[in-house]
Amino acid sequence: MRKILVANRGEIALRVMRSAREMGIKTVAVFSEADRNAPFVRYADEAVCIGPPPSNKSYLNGDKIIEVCKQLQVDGIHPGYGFLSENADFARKVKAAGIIFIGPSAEAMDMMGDKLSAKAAAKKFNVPMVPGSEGAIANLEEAIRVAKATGFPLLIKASAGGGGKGMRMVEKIEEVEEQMQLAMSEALSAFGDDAVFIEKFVSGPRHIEIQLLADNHGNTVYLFERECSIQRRHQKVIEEAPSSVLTPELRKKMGECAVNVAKACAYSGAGTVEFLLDDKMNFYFLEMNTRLQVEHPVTEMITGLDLVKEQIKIARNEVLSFKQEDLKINGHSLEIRVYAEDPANNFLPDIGRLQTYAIPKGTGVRVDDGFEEGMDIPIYYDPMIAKLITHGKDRNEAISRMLRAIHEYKITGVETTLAFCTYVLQHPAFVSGKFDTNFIKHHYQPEVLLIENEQEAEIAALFSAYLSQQKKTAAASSSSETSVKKSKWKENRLN
Ligand code: MV4
Repeated sequence: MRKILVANRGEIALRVMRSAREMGIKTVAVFSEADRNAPFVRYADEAVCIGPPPSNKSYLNGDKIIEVCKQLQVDGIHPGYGFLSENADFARKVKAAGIIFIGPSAEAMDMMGDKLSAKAAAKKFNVPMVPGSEGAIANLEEAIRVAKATGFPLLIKASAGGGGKGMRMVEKIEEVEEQMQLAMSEALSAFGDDAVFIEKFVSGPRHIEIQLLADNHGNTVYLFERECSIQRRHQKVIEEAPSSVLTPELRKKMGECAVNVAKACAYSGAGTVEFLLDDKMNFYFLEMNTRLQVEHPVTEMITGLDLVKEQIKIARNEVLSFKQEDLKINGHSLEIRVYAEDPANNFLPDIGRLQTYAIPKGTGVRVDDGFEEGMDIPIYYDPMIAKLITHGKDRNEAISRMLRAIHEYKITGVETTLAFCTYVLQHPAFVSGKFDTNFIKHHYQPEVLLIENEQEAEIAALFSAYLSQQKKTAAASSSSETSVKKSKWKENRLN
C-alpha cells in the first residue's frame, strides 16, 4: 500500500495521516469547502475539494471519493469514524473499484449493523444477552407475551438503531401496545426498517467496551476495555482504560466473549464490542462497532500500540505481530472530549472563532485536535474541538495530570466543555470510581441541581461560580466579530 485516502476530516483525518506517514505511505485528503484551511488538508501529500460544506454533498459522497481514488491511484481508503465508516454499501463499492477498504468486510458490517442479526450471531457463541425477545417482535400479541415473561421496566429497541437511537422504555403492561406502535413507526421512518425487539431494562449499568484486533488469518486479540459510562444523552464525555471495577478474571471473560463476537461475523480489522455491566457484575452484549472509535487513544496509551498502524497492516494482509499473552496493561489513561458547547446553556453548540487556542503540553499529555488559533469551527459538523488524553502510572496520576492539562488549555472565542470536565473529574463519585451511566443525570443538572450532600453542594456552587466567571472573561475578551458569528450560527440552528 503506497497511498491512502482518508475519507474524513478534523482530528481523525490528521490522526490517520500521521500513522501513514510513519509507515512511509503517501496520503490524500478530501475536503469540503468549509475545511479548505484545515490542518489535515495541509498535512496530506495531496488534497482534493469534493464539494460544498454539508456532509451529504461532501464527506458522505462515496462515489465522488472513489472517483478521486481512481484519479490519484489510491491503494486504500481509511474511513475514520462517523460519515462512511460503517456504511456496508460504500465498503462494497470500494472493493468493487479495486481499492482496499481499511476496515472489516461489508458482510461483517451488515451483520453487526443490524442489532438482531448481531445478537443472533453472538448468541451462537455463548455470549451473554439481556433477557428479552428471541428475535423481532412480529405483532402485539407476541409483544405482550414477551413483555410479561421479561418483566418491567423493559426497553423496546430498533434493530436498525444503536447508540441509543430508537429506544423506548415501558414501565407497565398497559403501555406495551402504544409504545410498540410508536417504536415501530419511529424505526420505520428513521431507518426504513420497523424491526424491534424487547430487552429487560438493566438499571444503572456501566458501559464497558472491549477493543479488538482481528487479522485475515484467523487471529483475534482483545486490547482490554474502555470504561465509557460518563455520557450525556448518549454522547461520551470522559473515557478511561482500564475500568476501575474489572477484576483480571472478569476482564479475561469479557475479552474472550468479545473475541467470540468477532469470530461470529468473521471480523477483520479494529472493532469494539459494547457490553452493559450491572451492579452485580453481570455483563451483557449490546452491540459491535465496526470502526475505529473516537476514544481509541486510551487503549493506545495503556497498550503501547498504534491502532491505525495495526489497521493498515491488517488491510495489507499481514499476520498480527503479537499474541494475547504478549499484551499487558501499562498504567492508566483518560480521555476527555473538548466540545465547542455551552454547559451553562444546555450544551448547545457554541460555534465561533478560536480567538485563543493554546494546548497543554508535558509528560503524559496527548492532544488529538484538528484546529488552530484563529480558525472558525464550522457549523456543519460535530462541534468537537479536540480530544485531550492523559496517561499516568495509575488512575490518580492520570486524573491529576488531566486536571493539570485542562488548567493549561487556553481557549477563548467559544464556550467549551473543559470546565464541565473539571467538575466531573473532581467529583467524589468519579474519583472513587463508583459511578454508572446515570452519573451526569444524577450529579449535574444546571437549573435544578440535585444536591445529595454538603460536599456536592460545595462543588456545584464552585462550578456555577466558575462558569459565570468564565462567561465574563470570554465576554470581555471577545470582539464584536465573534458575537456576530455566534448570533449568525444561532440563526442557522433555528432554521
Ligand atoms: C440498555 C440500557 C439498559 N438496559 N439496554 C444506550 C445506548 C445503546 N447502545 C444501548 N443503551 C442502553 N441499553 C438495556 N437492556 C441502558 C442503555 C443506556 C446506556 C448505555 C450505555 C451508555 C449510556 C447509556 C445511557 C442510557 C441508557
